[in-house]
Amino acid sequence: TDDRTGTGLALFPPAFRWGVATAAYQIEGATAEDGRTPSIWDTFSRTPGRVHLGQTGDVACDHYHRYAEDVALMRDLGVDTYRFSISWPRIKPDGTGPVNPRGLDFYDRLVDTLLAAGIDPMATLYHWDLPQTLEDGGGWTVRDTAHHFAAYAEAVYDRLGDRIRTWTTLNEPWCSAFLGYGTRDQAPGRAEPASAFLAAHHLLLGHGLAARALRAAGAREVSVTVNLTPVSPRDPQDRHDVAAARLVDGLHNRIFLDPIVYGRYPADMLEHTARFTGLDHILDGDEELIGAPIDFLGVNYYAPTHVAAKVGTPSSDRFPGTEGVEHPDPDLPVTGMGWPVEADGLRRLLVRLARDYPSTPLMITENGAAYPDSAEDGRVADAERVDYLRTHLLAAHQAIQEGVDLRGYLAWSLMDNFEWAYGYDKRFGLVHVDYDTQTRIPKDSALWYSGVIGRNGL
Ligand code: PNW
Repeated sequence: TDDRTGTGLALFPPAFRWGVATAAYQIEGATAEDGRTPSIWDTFSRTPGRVHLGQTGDVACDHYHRYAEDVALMRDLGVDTYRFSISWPRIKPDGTGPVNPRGLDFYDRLVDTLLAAGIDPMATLYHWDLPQTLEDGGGWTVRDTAHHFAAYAEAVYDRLGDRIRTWTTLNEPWCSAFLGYGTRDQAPGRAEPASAFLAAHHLLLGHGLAARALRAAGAREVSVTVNLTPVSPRDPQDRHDVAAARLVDGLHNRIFLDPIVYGRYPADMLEHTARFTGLDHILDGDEELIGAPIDFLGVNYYAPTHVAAKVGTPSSDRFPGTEGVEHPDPDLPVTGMGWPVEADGLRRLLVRLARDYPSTPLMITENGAAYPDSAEDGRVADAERVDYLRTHLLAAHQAIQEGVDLRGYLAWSLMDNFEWAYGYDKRFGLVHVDYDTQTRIPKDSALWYSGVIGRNGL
């Protein structure tokens, strides 16, 4: 086929974007500098028992001070795109109200440094660091937060819109809503299923309002990133297993995808939501707002999901209302997170998205794996990560061959960083970070990935 040269290379389309991703709280540190106020992650990480060894993002990778060195690492990798996030409490210390110019100055410097290195900056406006003052007023369970988010998005655009082409409103609203408000796994650490559904709606509304505001202000590319997983029934012939898979697919994927792409919640998900919250929080016109046009959908993929029906199984906290659904061990190899590895899950997911949401171009905005790497004599031999990336890139390539409009691939992550509730224990980076010295060492996977980028294929 066209993509294969005589050398047997799986080549990607000529305009395919190659990059790496990070998030503000995971790398920046400097949590009390230049007028930044606490976010829900500062509060959460200081709450005993929430984060591994009580670790926090106070210093993290010290990227706030070392961003120039980090941009140089990216230039050496050869990436054309860098996905980073902007810290809301740096920009609006009260969550709402006046902007803090010193907070914007940091991203101004970062963006100029990226552009000078020939790297396209792609900004995510919300990667989980809600200003604590807004959480004190109810956080994402209240409607006002969506409006505050849109106002914050506009303020960032005012300052950086002349240089940032690609904007992403939210990162992974499923995690914010269900892990933040439903299970206590993430900030703000509430375990209230009803709140999780309220949060999901207000996050989506915030996305729609912000997308509309960005577009009106002149943004060239607007997107949102969701974490998706293909959900497979243990026995595709068993109608109970199939129904279980459809429910979990609804709660993980469709409850976000349908309103974003079509401006309409799936009927079964409205019914499911109503069991917890009623539907009074969904006002006339909300779904249409959520369906604001996007230029592409960001997809974060890490692992597949396998489910089966089993009478008497209690609901999992992550998917409220899934009594009778079990999550059998899929018997696959796992990463350092314990997450199953199945590259074909990525192909299946992309093909399904192209089938069910055909007019929406896709970009993989995160994919990667944590393994317990260590540096020896200036080298990090991370063969497992290379294998993970290689098999997933081949799966993405296969999906393109099957007709999927996939625009790019961004590896998670540029460097080891604060892995949320796991602290610094889990290493997802292409670049190793020594947290005592802040020394960065590109791992074998970084060298391998830069070869892939250079050849536009593997
Ligand atoms: C994503 N889950 O988080 C985030 O966008 C990143 O900030 C994070 O570092 C990366 O993936 C690796 O974890 C997720 O439990 C966290 O299903 C948890 C889940 C999914 C994604």
